Amino acid sequence: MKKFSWPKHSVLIIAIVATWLTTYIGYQTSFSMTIDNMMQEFILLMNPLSFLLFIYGIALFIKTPKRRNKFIFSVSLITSIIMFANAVFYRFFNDFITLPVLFQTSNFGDLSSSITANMSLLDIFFFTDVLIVSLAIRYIPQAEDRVSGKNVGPKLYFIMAASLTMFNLGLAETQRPQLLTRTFDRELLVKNIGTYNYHIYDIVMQSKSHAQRVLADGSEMVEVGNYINANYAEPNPEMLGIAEGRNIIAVSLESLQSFVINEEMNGHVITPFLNELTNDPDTFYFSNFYHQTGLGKTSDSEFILENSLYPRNGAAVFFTHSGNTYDSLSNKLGENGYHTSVMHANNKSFWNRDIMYDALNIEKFYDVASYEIGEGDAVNWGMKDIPFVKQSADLMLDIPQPFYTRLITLTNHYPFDLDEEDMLIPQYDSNSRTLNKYFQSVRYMDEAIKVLFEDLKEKGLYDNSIIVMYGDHYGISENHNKAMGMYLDKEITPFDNAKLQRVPLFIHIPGYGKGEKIDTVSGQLDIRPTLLHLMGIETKGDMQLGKDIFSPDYEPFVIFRDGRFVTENYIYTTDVCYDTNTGEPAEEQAECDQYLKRAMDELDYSDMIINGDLLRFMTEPENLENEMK
Ligand code: GP9
Ligand code: MN
Repeated sequence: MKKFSWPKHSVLIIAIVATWLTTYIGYQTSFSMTIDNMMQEFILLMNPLSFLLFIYGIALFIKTPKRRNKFIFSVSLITSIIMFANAVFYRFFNDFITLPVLFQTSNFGDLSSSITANMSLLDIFFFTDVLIVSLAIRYIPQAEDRVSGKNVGPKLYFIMAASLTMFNLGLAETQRPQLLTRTFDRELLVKNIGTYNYHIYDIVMQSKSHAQRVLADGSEMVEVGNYINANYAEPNPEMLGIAEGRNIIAVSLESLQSFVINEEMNGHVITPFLNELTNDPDTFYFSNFYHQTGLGKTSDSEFILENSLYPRNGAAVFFTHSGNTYDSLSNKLGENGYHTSVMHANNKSFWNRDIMYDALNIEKFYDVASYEIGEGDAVNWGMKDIPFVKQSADLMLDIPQPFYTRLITLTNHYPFDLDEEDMLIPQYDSNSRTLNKYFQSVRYMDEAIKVLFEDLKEKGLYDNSIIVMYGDHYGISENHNKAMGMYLDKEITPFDNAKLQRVPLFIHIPGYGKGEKIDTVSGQLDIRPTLLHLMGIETKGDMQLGKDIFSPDYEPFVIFRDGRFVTENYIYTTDVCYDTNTGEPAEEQAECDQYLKRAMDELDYSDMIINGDLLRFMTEPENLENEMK
């Protein structure tokens, strides 16, 4: 009987197939990617292969079998780690890892509870290929080596790998034209070119944006400046300066979405205090207001509020561009005689705040060191909101007036854990523990806001202040669509998911008396100009992309960081133009086209400003106007 002998490159072939399949099964089990047709499914199946052929193929040039096997083993291990890390990250952020996030090591300590909460024993699966490769190396006899550079085998092999890559890109182009040039969505990238190629793409893009700063010059600023000038919205004379001279107390409401406002959960009111404010004569409540954050979450919302620019795509701008020059809200208010500060009971380096706040010209950061966290004062991510707002009000007493201070709440943060005594309503009863706890934790935050108002009154800070409160970003991701569908009693579509990005905005002006509920479509970028005009400060010539919501020129058009957008009549998401009123795809899909182009342009302009660090060319606002003459 002929003895079985393993073909020469058995280990290599086994490794490629094992990693390929592990990756593909990983895609199916750990990421919720929407696949619309067979072609997309086919692309998903094929896309890991081209990269794997290339990277494993390097083994063909390694002469000693031992070293070759070592190399093959390392590749299988590294690819597994990449997939595993992405899976854990995805559960938390509903997104894929991008390069700058990897350098956010200072966050890792604080994130660790979320990371461990997002790891699962089943993740061992991602290392199946490593196991298979180890077994193959151990049990398949090493072929004596005859591989040499002159061999045509490797050449043919790489021609095949290259053809496959071209084929993959070609197919992807038919599914999604301009994928590599204009995409805003990492899911589309991963779906079409695969995780590994995506990471290479990401590295190239990040280095490109680095190069952009080096290459940028003042002429780009003129182009952007023209766009901004053409879109400038005049202040409404009736609103200009109505809060002039008051202190500004801004409150970032952690993970608060609008779907809980004025609603009940199993008969329990979720936000009694905020509900009252929605009908309060001293309050403007914006019910159709959207967050515009990306991966940088809270820090992105801060960035937007301060600069009225879009955060970066696929990275926390607080990390990537903390060296830029900005004309922030704080900077502007500082120039107008305000003391500026942020109050947040967390490490100062979280989200790189300590560095970024300097760039934003924020005078003082009251970080965790400014607070006394007694027994029972901490839960979940840190200091509880109620003691936090109380101590913050105390701190305000010592700040010279007028001041602008921004409080960042924390308790209503994933995983929404509370102490027994802070559970003011029961949990919800869906299949999502996250959503179940969310209502309860929102209820606690509502209580904290009530306490803040009481304390401000008690300390005599209330009457002479304006209180601006906004939800920073979503708290319940699309991973919980099923539970959300149960709560809202409907099946959640991409249209609903876009609408769920609404977060509340309150502008409370004690004694004003003419407040109202405003249902204009608006977004976080609009806060800076709206607020500055209320304070009687002009914004003409400022490098900002938001508009004063009270302006007669205001156009309801909100662009999300990922390229989705909302207008009065349409919501554009997942490549479909929906009719806002019916929630069904619009009859005329082309209706969205003009907005789509503008959305892309506006995001591009914002990126140009940030990546090119264009504000460094503008020492004085007048310069912009002069340059444009
Ligand atoms: C951390 C807090 C939460 O300091 O702002 O950040 P998030 O995870 O919501 O971005
Ligand atoms: Mn947040």
